[in-house]
Amino acid sequence: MRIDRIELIHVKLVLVSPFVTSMGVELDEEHIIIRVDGEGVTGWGESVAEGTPFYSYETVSTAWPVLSGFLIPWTLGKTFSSVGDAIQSWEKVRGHRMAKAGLEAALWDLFAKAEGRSLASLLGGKKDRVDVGVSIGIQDSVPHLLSKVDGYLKEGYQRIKIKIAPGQDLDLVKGIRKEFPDIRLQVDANSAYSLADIPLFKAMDDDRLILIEQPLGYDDIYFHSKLQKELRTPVCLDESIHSEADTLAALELDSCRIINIKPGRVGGFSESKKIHDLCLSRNVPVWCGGMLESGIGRAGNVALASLPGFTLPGDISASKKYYAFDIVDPEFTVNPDGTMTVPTGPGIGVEVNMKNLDRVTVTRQYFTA
Ligand code: OSB
Ligand code: MG
Repeated sequence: MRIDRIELIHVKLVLVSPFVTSMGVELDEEHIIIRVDGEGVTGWGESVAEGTPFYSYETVSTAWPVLSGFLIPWTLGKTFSSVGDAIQSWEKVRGHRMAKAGLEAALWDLFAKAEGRSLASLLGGKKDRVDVGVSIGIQDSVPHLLSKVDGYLKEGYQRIKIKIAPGQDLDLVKGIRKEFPDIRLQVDANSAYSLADIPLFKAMDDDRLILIEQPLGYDDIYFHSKLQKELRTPVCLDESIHSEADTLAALELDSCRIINIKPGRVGGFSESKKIHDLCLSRNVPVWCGGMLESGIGRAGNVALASLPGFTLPGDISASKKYYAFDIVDPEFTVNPDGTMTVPTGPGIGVEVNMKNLDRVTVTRQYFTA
Protein backbone atom coordinates (compact mmCIF):
# COMPACT_ATOMS: atom_id res chain seq x y z
CA MET A 1 0.00 0.00 0.00
CA ARG A 2 1.45 3.34 -1.10
CA ILE A 3 0.49 6.33 1.06
CA ASP A 4 -0.37 9.24 -1.25
CA ARG A 5 -1.98 11.88 0.95
CA ILE A 6 -2.53 12.60 4.66
CA GLU A 7 -4.84 15.22 6.12
CA LEU A 8 -5.05 16.54 9.69
CA ILE A 9 -8.37 18.02 10.79
CA HIS A 10 -8.59 19.86 14.11
CA VAL A 11 -12.13 19.39 15.39
CA LYS A 12 -14.03 20.85 18.32
CA LEU A 13 -17.05 18.86 19.44
CA VAL A 14 -19.46 20.51 21.87
CA LEU A 15 -20.60 18.16 24.64
CA VAL A 16 -24.35 17.90 25.34
CA SER A 17 -23.58 18.54 29.00
CA PRO A 18 -20.44 19.57 30.92
CA PHE A 19 -18.23 16.64 31.94
CA VAL A 20 -16.89 17.22 35.46
CA THR A 21 -13.96 15.21 36.85
CA SER A 22 -11.27 15.71 39.49
CA MET A 23 -9.26 17.31 36.63
CA GLY A 24 -11.82 20.05 35.95
CA VAL A 25 -14.85 20.81 33.76
CA GLU A 26 -14.97 19.96 30.07
CA LEU A 27 -17.51 21.74 27.87
CA ASP A 28 -16.18 20.55 24.55
CA GLU A 29 -13.66 18.10 23.22
CA GLU A 30 -10.90 19.02 20.77
CA HIS A 31 -9.28 16.16 18.86
CA ILE A 32 -7.46 15.62 15.56
CA ILE A 33 -9.19 13.59 12.86
CA ILE A 34 -6.67 12.02 10.50
CA ARG A 35 -7.43 11.03 6.93
CA VAL A 36 -5.01 8.85 4.97
CA ASP A 37 -5.41 8.14 1.23
CA GLY A 38 -3.56 5.42 -0.60
CA GLU A 39 -4.21 3.66 -3.89
CA GLY A 40 -7.74 5.09 -4.07
CA VAL A 41 -8.71 3.91 -0.57
CA THR A 42 -9.41 6.27 2.36
CA GLY A 43 -8.68 5.49 6.02
CA TRP A 44 -9.82 7.50 9.04
CA GLY A 45 -8.40 7.81 12.54
CA GLU A 46 -8.78 10.04 15.58
CA SER A 47 -6.07 11.31 17.89
CA VAL A 48 -7.50 11.75 21.39
CA ALA A 49 -5.01 14.43 22.47
CA GLU A 50 -7.30 17.06 23.97
CA GLY A 51 -7.24 20.85 24.00
CA THR A 52 -5.79 20.87 27.53
CA PRO A 53 -2.81 19.02 29.09
CA PHE A 54 -4.81 17.87 32.13
CA TYR A 55 -5.38 14.15 31.47
CA SER A 56 -2.15 13.79 29.48
CA TYR A 57 0.76 16.08 28.62
CA GLU A 58 -0.24 15.73 24.99
CA THR A 59 -2.58 18.27 23.43
CA VAL A 60 -3.80 19.05 19.91
CA SER A 61 -0.98 21.59 19.74
CA THR A 62 1.72 19.05 20.67
CA ALA A 63 0.36 16.20 18.54
CA TRP A 64 0.08 18.35 15.40
CA PRO A 65 3.82 19.17 14.97
CA VAL A 66 4.84 15.62 15.93
CA LEU A 67 2.58 14.37 13.16
CA SER A 68 3.44 17.02 10.56
CA GLY A 69 7.17 17.17 11.35
CA PHE A 70 7.99 13.51 11.89
CA LEU A 71 5.35 10.78 11.56
CA ILE A 72 3.76 12.09 8.35
CA PRO A 73 7.05 12.71 6.45
CA TRP A 74 8.18 9.20 7.45
CA THR A 75 4.95 7.71 6.08
CA LEU A 76 4.04 9.75 3.01
CA GLY A 77 5.06 8.46 -0.41
CA LYS A 78 6.22 5.15 1.08
CA THR A 79 4.84 1.71 0.37
CA PHE A 80 4.03 -0.58 3.29
CA SER A 81 3.00 -4.22 3.48
CA SER A 82 1.16 -3.88 6.80
CA VAL A 83 0.45 -1.44 9.64
CA GLY A 84 3.32 -3.00 11.60
CA ASP A 85 5.62 -2.20 8.70
CA ALA A 86 4.42 1.42 8.55
CA ILE A 87 4.88 2.22 12.25
CA GLN A 88 8.38 0.76 12.62
CA SER A 89 10.16 4.06 11.99
CA TRP A 90 7.97 5.84 14.56
CA GLU A 91 9.73 4.17 17.50
CA LYS A 92 12.38 6.86 17.22
CA VAL A 93 9.87 9.34 18.60
CA ARG A 94 9.66 8.94 22.38
CA GLY A 95 6.21 9.34 23.91
CA HIS A 96 3.61 11.31 21.92
CA ARG A 97 1.49 8.19 21.92
CA MET A 98 -1.78 9.97 21.16
CA ALA A 99 -0.22 11.50 18.04
CA LYS A 100 1.01 8.05 16.95
CA ALA A 101 -2.26 6.31 17.78
CA GLY A 102 -4.33 8.66 15.60
CA LEU A 103 -2.25 8.08 12.48
CA GLU A 104 -1.93 4.37 13.24
CA ALA A 105 -5.73 4.10 13.51
CA ALA A 106 -6.14 5.69 10.06
CA LEU A 107 -3.65 3.16 8.65
CA TRP A 108 -5.51 0.24 10.29
CA ASP A 109 -8.72 1.48 8.65
CA LEU A 110 -6.94 1.90 5.31
CA PHE A 111 -5.43 -1.61 5.36
CA ALA A 112 -8.68 -3.19 6.54
CA LYS A 113 -10.63 -1.47 3.74
CA ALA A 114 -8.00 -2.44 1.15
CA GLU A 115 -8.46 -6.07 2.23
CA GLY A 116 -12.26 -5.71 2.36
CA ARG A 117 -12.25 -6.77 6.02
CA SER A 118 -13.68 -5.18 9.12
CA LEU A 119 -11.23 -3.50 11.49
CA ALA A 120 -12.52 -5.80 14.26
CA SER A 121 -11.61 -8.92 12.29
CA LEU A 122 -8.20 -7.51 11.30
CA LEU A 123 -7.45 -6.80 14.97
CA GLY A 124 -8.44 -10.34 15.95
CA GLY A 125 -11.88 -9.53 17.33
CA LYS A 126 -14.17 -12.44 18.11
CA LYS A 127 -17.39 -10.88 19.41
CA ASP A 128 -20.15 -9.39 17.25
CA ARG A 129 -21.46 -7.27 20.14
CA VAL A 130 -19.53 -5.74 23.03
CA ASP A 131 -20.72 -5.01 26.58
CA VAL A 132 -20.92 -1.31 27.30
CA GLY A 133 -21.10 0.97 30.31
CA VAL A 134 -21.26 4.67 30.93
CA SER A 135 -18.91 7.15 32.64
CA ILE A 136 -20.81 9.77 34.65
CA GLY A 137 -19.12 13.05 35.57
CA ILE A 138 -19.36 14.49 39.08
CA GLN A 139 -22.90 15.78 39.74
CA ASP A 140 -23.75 18.64 42.08
CA SER A 141 -25.95 16.49 44.36
CA VAL A 142 -26.66 12.84 45.16
CA PRO A 143 -30.30 13.06 43.91
CA HIS A 144 -29.00 14.44 40.59
CA LEU A 145 -26.52 11.59 40.33
CA LEU A 146 -29.19 9.01 41.15
CA SER A 147 -31.48 10.30 38.41
CA LYS A 148 -28.61 10.16 35.89
CA VAL A 149 -27.80 6.59 36.93
CA ASP A 150 -31.46 5.62 36.65
CA GLY A 151 -31.69 7.10 33.15
CA TYR A 152 -28.62 5.26 31.88
CA LEU A 153 -29.74 1.96 33.41
CA LYS A 154 -33.08 2.35 31.61
CA GLU A 155 -31.14 2.83 28.35
CA GLY A 156 -29.57 -0.57 28.97
CA TYR A 157 -26.02 0.26 30.08
CA GLN A 158 -24.54 -2.74 31.90
CA ARG A 159 -22.42 -0.85 34.37
CA ILE A 160 -22.08 2.57 35.84
CA LYS A 161 -18.80 4.36 36.43
CA ILE A 162 -18.80 7.52 38.49
CA LYS A 163 -16.07 10.09 38.73
CA ILE A 164 -14.94 10.89 42.25
CA ALA A 165 -12.81 13.66 43.79
CA PRO A 166 -11.84 14.47 47.38
CA GLY A 167 -15.03 15.44 49.23
CA GLN A 168 -17.21 14.00 46.47
CA ASP A 169 -16.62 10.30 46.88
CA LEU A 170 -17.97 8.17 49.72
CA ASP A 171 -21.38 9.88 49.84
CA LEU A 172 -21.84 9.26 46.12
CA VAL A 173 -20.88 5.58 46.36
CA LYS A 174 -23.05 4.97 49.44
CA GLY A 175 -25.92 6.95 47.87
CA ILE A 176 -25.88 4.81 44.73
CA ARG A 177 -25.50 1.57 46.67
CA LYS A 178 -28.53 2.42 48.84
CA GLU A 179 -30.74 3.00 45.80
CA PHE A 180 -29.18 0.42 43.45
CA PRO A 181 -27.68 -2.36 45.61
CA ASP A 182 -26.99 -4.78 42.78
CA ILE A 183 -25.80 -2.76 39.79
CA ARG A 184 -22.30 -3.14 38.41
CA LEU A 185 -20.52 -0.04 39.74
CA GLN A 186 -16.99 1.35 39.59
CA VAL A 187 -15.29 4.66 40.42
CA ASP A 188 -12.63 6.75 38.64
CA ALA A 189 -10.49 9.20 40.64
CA ASN A 190 -8.21 10.47 37.84
CA SER A 191 -5.25 10.60 40.26
CA ALA A 192 -6.88 12.83 42.86
CA TYR A 193 -5.75 10.94 45.98
CA SER A 194 -2.66 9.86 47.92
CA LEU A 195 -1.73 7.01 50.24
CA ALA A 196 -3.03 9.18 53.11
CA ASP A 197 -6.49 8.30 51.73
CA ILE A 198 -6.19 4.57 52.40
CA PRO A 199 -8.94 4.82 55.08
CA LEU A 200 -11.29 6.38 52.52
CA PHE A 201 -10.77 3.52 50.07
CA LYS A 202 -11.10 0.95 52.84
CA ALA A 203 -14.47 2.54 53.62
CA MET A 204 -15.56 1.58 50.04
CA ASP A 205 -14.18 -1.92 50.27
CA ASP A 206 -17.57 -3.43 51.21
CA ASP A 207 -19.49 -1.63 48.46
CA ARG A 208 -18.82 -4.35 45.86
CA LEU A 209 -17.16 -1.98 43.41
CA ILE A 210 -15.84 -3.73 40.30
CA LEU A 211 -12.74 -1.56 40.56
CA ILE A 212 -11.22 1.72 41.69
CA GLU A 213 -9.65 3.45 38.68
CA GLN A 214 -6.42 5.45 38.93
CA PRO A 215 -6.69 6.61 42.56
CA LEU A 216 -3.06 7.80 42.93
CA GLY A 217 -0.44 9.66 40.86
CA TYR A 218 -0.97 9.80 37.11
CA ASP A 219 2.45 8.32 36.42
CA ASP A 220 2.70 6.14 39.51
CA ILE A 221 2.98 2.37 39.60
CA TYR A 222 4.82 1.79 42.89
CA PHE A 223 2.47 3.50 45.38
CA HIS A 224 -0.56 1.85 43.78
CA SER A 225 0.96 -1.48 44.83
CA LYS A 226 0.92 -0.28 48.46
CA LEU A 227 -2.73 0.70 48.11
CA GLN A 228 -3.74 -2.53 46.35
CA LYS A 229 -2.28 -4.58 49.24
CA GLU A 230 -4.66 -2.81 51.64
CA LEU A 231 -7.80 -3.44 49.57
CA ARG A 232 -9.93 -6.35 48.42
CA THR A 233 -11.44 -4.20 45.66
CA PRO A 234 -9.29 -4.36 42.52
CA VAL A 235 -7.34 -1.25 41.63
CA CYS A 236 -7.43 -0.51 37.87
CA LEU A 237 -4.80 1.64 36.18
CA ASP A 238 -5.62 4.09 33.41
CA GLU A 239 -3.24 7.10 33.24
CA SER A 240 -0.16 5.17 34.49
CA ILE A 241 -0.20 2.58 31.72
CA HIS A 242 1.43 3.67 28.46
CA SER A 243 2.77 0.37 27.17
CA GLU A 244 3.07 -3.39 27.48
CA ALA A 245 6.18 -2.79 29.66
CA ASP A 246 4.22 -0.57 32.08
CA THR A 247 1.53 -3.25 32.22
CA LEU A 248 4.06 -5.93 33.06
CA ALA A 249 5.59 -3.77 35.80
CA ALA A 250 2.16 -3.03 37.29
CA LEU A 251 1.15 -6.69 37.28
CA GLU A 252 4.49 -7.89 38.70
CA LEU A 253 4.20 -5.35 41.52
CA ASP A 254 0.50 -6.15 42.07
CA SER A 255 -0.23 -2.44 41.59
CA CYS A 256 -3.56 -3.28 39.97
CA ARG A 257 -5.63 -6.31 39.06
CA ILE A 258 -7.47 -4.83 36.09
CA ILE A 259 -6.23 -2.70 33.18
CA ASN A 260 -8.10 0.05 31.32
CA ILE A 261 -6.85 -0.02 27.71
CA LYS A 262 -7.26 3.19 25.74
CA PRO A 263 -5.63 2.88 22.33
CA GLY A 264 -4.81 6.60 22.29
CA ARG A 265 -3.00 6.54 25.63
CA VAL A 266 -0.84 3.52 24.74
CA GLY A 267 0.12 4.58 21.21
CA GLY A 268 -2.39 2.66 19.13
CA PHE A 269 -4.06 -0.65 18.41
CA SER A 270 -0.76 -2.53 18.01
CA GLU A 271 0.34 -1.72 21.57
CA SER A 272 -3.24 -2.25 22.80
CA LYS A 273 -3.18 -5.77 21.37
CA LYS A 274 0.13 -6.50 23.14
CA ILE A 275 -1.32 -5.34 26.46
CA HIS A 276 -4.46 -7.36 25.82
CA ASP A 277 -2.47 -10.50 25.02
CA LEU A 278 -0.27 -10.14 28.11
CA CYS A 279 -3.30 -9.65 30.37
CA LEU A 280 -5.16 -12.54 28.76
CA SER A 281 -2.18 -14.84 29.36
CA ARG A 282 -2.26 -13.90 33.05
CA ASN A 283 -6.05 -13.96 33.46
CA VAL A 284 -6.13 -10.22 34.15
CA PRO A 285 -9.39 -8.63 32.92
CA VAL A 286 -9.17 -5.63 30.62
CA TRP A 287 -11.75 -3.16 29.39
CA CYS A 288 -11.75 -0.41 26.80
CA GLY A 289 -11.67 3.12 28.18
CA GLY A 290 -12.86 6.18 26.32
CA MET A 291 -11.76 9.75 25.63
CA LEU A 292 -15.13 11.22 24.62
CA GLU A 293 -14.33 10.25 21.03
CA SER A 294 -16.33 11.11 17.94
CA GLY A 295 -17.75 8.16 16.03
CA ILE A 296 -14.41 7.70 14.23
CA GLY A 297 -12.49 6.95 17.43
CA ARG A 298 -15.49 5.16 18.92
CA ALA A 299 -15.59 2.74 15.98
CA GLY A 300 -11.98 1.80 16.73
CA ASN A 301 -12.75 1.28 20.42
CA VAL A 302 -15.71 -0.97 19.61
CA ALA A 303 -13.54 -3.04 17.24
CA LEU A 304 -10.79 -3.37 19.85
CA ALA A 305 -13.25 -4.33 22.58
CA SER A 306 -14.36 -7.28 20.44
CA LEU A 307 -11.10 -9.07 21.33
CA PRO A 308 -11.65 -11.95 23.77
CA GLY A 309 -9.78 -10.50 26.78
CA PHE A 310 -12.10 -7.49 27.02
CA THR A 311 -14.33 -9.16 29.60
CA LEU A 312 -15.56 -6.04 31.42
CA PRO A 313 -17.94 -3.44 29.91
CA GLY A 314 -16.13 -0.51 28.27
CA ASP A 315 -16.59 3.26 28.53
CA ILE A 316 -18.16 3.01 25.10
CA SER A 317 -21.45 4.85 25.11
CA ALA A 318 -23.96 5.95 22.48
CA SER A 319 -23.03 8.97 20.34
CA LYS A 320 -25.96 10.92 21.81
CA LYS A 321 -24.53 10.56 25.35
CA TYR A 322 -21.78 12.93 24.26
CA TYR A 323 -22.80 14.97 21.23
CA ALA A 324 -25.91 16.46 19.58
CA PHE A 325 -24.75 14.92 16.29
CA ASP A 326 -21.97 12.54 15.34
CA ILE A 327 -19.58 12.83 12.41
CA VAL A 328 -20.26 9.25 11.26
CA ASP A 329 -23.29 7.50 9.80
CA PRO A 330 -24.88 5.61 11.34
CA GLU A 331 -24.17 7.04 14.77
CA PHE A 332 -23.45 4.60 17.59
CA THR A 333 -26.38 3.36 19.67
CA VAL A 334 -26.76 0.98 22.60
CA ASN A 335 -28.89 -2.13 22.25
CA PRO A 336 -31.54 -2.67 24.95
CA ASP A 337 -29.41 -5.50 26.39
CA GLY A 338 -26.51 -3.10 27.07
CA THR A 339 -24.37 -4.14 24.15
CA MET A 340 -23.09 -2.25 21.16
CA THR A 341 -23.02 -3.98 17.79
CA VAL A 342 -19.57 -4.28 16.23
CA PRO A 343 -19.70 -2.90 12.66
CA THR A 344 -19.07 -5.62 10.06
CA GLY A 345 -18.46 -3.43 7.00
CA PRO A 346 -14.94 -2.82 5.66
CA GLY A 347 -12.58 -0.95 8.03
CA ILE A 348 -14.25 1.03 10.81
CA GLY A 349 -17.57 0.08 9.23
CA VAL A 350 -19.20 3.51 9.46
CA GLU A 351 -19.19 6.37 6.93
CA VAL A 352 -17.73 9.76 7.76
CA ASN A 353 -20.44 12.42 7.39
CA MET A 354 -18.52 15.14 5.53
CA LYS A 355 -21.15 17.81 6.20
CA ASN A 356 -21.05 17.18 9.95
CA LEU A 357 -17.25 16.96 9.89
CA ASP A 358 -17.18 20.44 8.32
CA ARG A 359 -19.46 21.76 11.08
CA VAL A 360 -16.94 20.79 13.77
CA THR A 361 -13.74 21.64 11.89
CA VAL A 362 -11.47 24.35 13.32
CA THR A 363 -8.58 24.01 10.85
CA ARG A 364 -7.19 21.47 8.44
CA GLN A 365 -3.86 20.85 6.73
CA TYR A 366 -3.00 18.32 4.07
CA PHE A 367 0.26 16.76 2.95
CA THR A 368 0.96 15.06 -0.36
CA ALA A 369 3.77 12.82 -1.47
O1 OSB B 1 -10.32 8.92 32.94
O2 OSB B 1 -11.43 7.55 31.79
C1 OSB B 1 -11.08 8.70 31.99
C2 OSB B 1 -12.81 11.07 29.52
C3 OSB B 1 -11.77 11.91 29.19
C4 OSB B 1 -10.54 11.73 29.79
C5 OSB B 1 -10.35 10.70 30.72
C6 OSB B 1 -11.39 9.84 31.05
C7 OSB B 1 -12.65 10.05 30.46
C8 OSB B 1 -13.85 9.27 30.79
C9 OSB B 1 -14.97 9.23 29.77
O3 OSB B 1 -14.00 8.69 31.85
C10 OSB B 1 -14.98 7.97 29.00
C11 OSB B 1 -15.90 8.05 27.79
O4 OSB B 1 -17.09 7.85 27.96
O5 OSB B 1 -15.39 8.32 26.68
MG1 MG C 1 -9.95 6.97 33.76
